[in-house]
Amino acid sequence: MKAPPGPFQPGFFRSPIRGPWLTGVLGLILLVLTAIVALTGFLSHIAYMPDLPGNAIVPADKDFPFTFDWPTSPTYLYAINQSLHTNVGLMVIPFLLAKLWSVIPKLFQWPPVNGPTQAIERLSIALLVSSSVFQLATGVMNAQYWYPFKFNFVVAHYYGAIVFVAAIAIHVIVKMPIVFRARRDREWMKPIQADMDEPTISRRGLIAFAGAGAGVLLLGNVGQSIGGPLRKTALFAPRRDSGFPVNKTAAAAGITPEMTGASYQLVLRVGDRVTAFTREDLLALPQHTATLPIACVEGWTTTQEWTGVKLSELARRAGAPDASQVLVESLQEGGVLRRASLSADQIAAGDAMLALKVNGADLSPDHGYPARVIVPALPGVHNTKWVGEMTFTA
Ligand SMILES: Nc1nc2c(c(=O)[nH]1)N[C@H]1C(S)=C(S)[C@@H](COP(=O)(O)O)O[C@H]1N2
Ligand SMILES: [Mo]
Repeated sequence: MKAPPGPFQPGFFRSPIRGPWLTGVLGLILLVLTAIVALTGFLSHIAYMPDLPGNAIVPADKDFPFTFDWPTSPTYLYAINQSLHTNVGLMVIPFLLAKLWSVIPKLFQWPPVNGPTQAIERLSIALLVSSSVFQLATGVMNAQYWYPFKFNFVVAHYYGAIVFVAAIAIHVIVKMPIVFRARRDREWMKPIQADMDEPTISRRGLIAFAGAGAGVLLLGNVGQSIGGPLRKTALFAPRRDSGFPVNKTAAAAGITPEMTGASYQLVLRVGDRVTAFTREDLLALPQHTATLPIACVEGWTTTQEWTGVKLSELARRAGAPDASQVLVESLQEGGVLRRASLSADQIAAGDAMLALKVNGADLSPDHGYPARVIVPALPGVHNTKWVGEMTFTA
């Protein structure tokens, strides 16, 4: 069959800088960057601890065998992990665009497939390109609080990552020999075809251009990963003007002043044993103060001084001094984030607490009044706000 006109015709693509060197160097840069993003992504998944029942957004245990108990120190552990994940993830975008540009003639090769081996290879490339674009797009949308899609972000981004890792592994295995052959045969610098136009940018220039794009994205975001006054410098961050961001407001969570007023009680359960505390009761217990960050999966961090009752103290009062787990439930009705489970180590961690105050003042309604969980080194999603019930497993 004759090749259709346009990009399917040989000689349609005119840039002499396309070739093994450009594609290979961009590939190497992307390999390093995406390795960091994938690794921190899977670590973030482990930090969520889906094996604890309150945290299972992705069906747990069976599908992720490489799990371990996330440490409770250093305090900034999850903040660092997630800064790498989101900032390096953004930096991938310009390099990926450059790489796709460098290989676009391949998309229009004619005939589209010339045998079973090549059909499989093209299929794996289709999976690689679509999963990388899907991961970057959903990641950026999540960080921008834009959910035009109907599926659950966490589930989709997780399975997308598994497809991506599988596809990139196949890609590297298939392409490595080609890279080495190009080096050996000194075809490294050869353009994809003779008789090209004059270059309008050098190969190194193109890589520097993509690098500059990556730098702009990094500078426009990294401020929110560090938090404090630097948050204001993060031009691409939503809600960058808020010094102490609110993830979900009390109004959005359906929390009314009646629910958190005089009638409020914190209910602690261990088996059949039930203990209840008013906010006054909680304030009368020994208080602990610690400076801890909230580090959200979206890549922002805010560090504040929290005061409240240690979780270990509450476990003791509840009658489960050696609790192996606690399920924390919010007064909030519905929503996947209304509950979270913490493990034994996290209950026992010295700074883990049910906070009643922040920076010396009562919690604001939006930050979880009358009481919220704050635990060190964990994702912000476990810092349940407007806590109504805590069920300990002895
Ligand atoms: N009840 C409840 N608690 C919650 C959430 C929520 O939606 N509902 N969001 C969690 C998430 S994802 C984060 S990052 C932190 C944010 O806390 P902040 O709004 O006080 O900054 O609260 C956590 N606690
Ligand atoms: Mo979050």
